[in-house]
Amino acid sequence: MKHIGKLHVLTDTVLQNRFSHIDLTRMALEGGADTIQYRQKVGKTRERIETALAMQALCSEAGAILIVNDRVDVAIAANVDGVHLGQEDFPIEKARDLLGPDKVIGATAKTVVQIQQAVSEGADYVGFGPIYATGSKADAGDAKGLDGLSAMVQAVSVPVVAIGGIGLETAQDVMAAGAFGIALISAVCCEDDPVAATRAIAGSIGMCDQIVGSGEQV
Ligand code: TZP
Ligand code: MG
Repeated sequence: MKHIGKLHVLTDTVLQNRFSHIDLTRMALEGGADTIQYRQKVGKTRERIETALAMQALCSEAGAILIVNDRVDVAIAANVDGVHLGQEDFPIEKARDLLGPDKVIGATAKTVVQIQQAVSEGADYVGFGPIYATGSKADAGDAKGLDGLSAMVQAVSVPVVAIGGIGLETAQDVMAAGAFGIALISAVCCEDDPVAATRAIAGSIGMCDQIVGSGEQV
């Protein structure tokens, strides 16, 4: 049975270098994240596979999901739970063929048409944003705001995971606007204490340690 999580922490070693992807995975899981996304834009493929294997082991132990950003080859080699693909990444249809029906595929989409297309090609959820201004992705585009998010959620039937500039102060508002879940980079990775930061945000959207890994079924 496929699960889509509500609190996605995207690991990042560019905005900060105190913690590795594996450190961040451990800390986010301890804080109550139910989904970790391994987001690494550069580096050696072999090292990525090793890192993904270690991250998947941690996620499986915690009952959480590991998603690999961009790299279907790494996802297959490490047999992780899923991938997240943007509009210019590996085509979703081909990813679905290679990954099979049971893996999770998330797709970044900015319009209803893109979302419908992604779903028809096999995406299980869509990432939508940026909701607020973000310094974590140079080409993220204009902030869509809570109104943009609500309009998108109403127009589609697939789970929408909101991203971009979301933190402790805004997580609840984003969920109230209809997001199925939220995805975060800096609000966890760049905080002094990523465990506490994750825990506070998880609490603010009504998650607690006991429900880690019990994401909604779709
Ligand atoms: N896609 C849209 S905005 C964004 C991505 C990957 C960056 C989110 O980072 P932050 O730090 O949570 O704003
Ligand atoms: Mg991508």
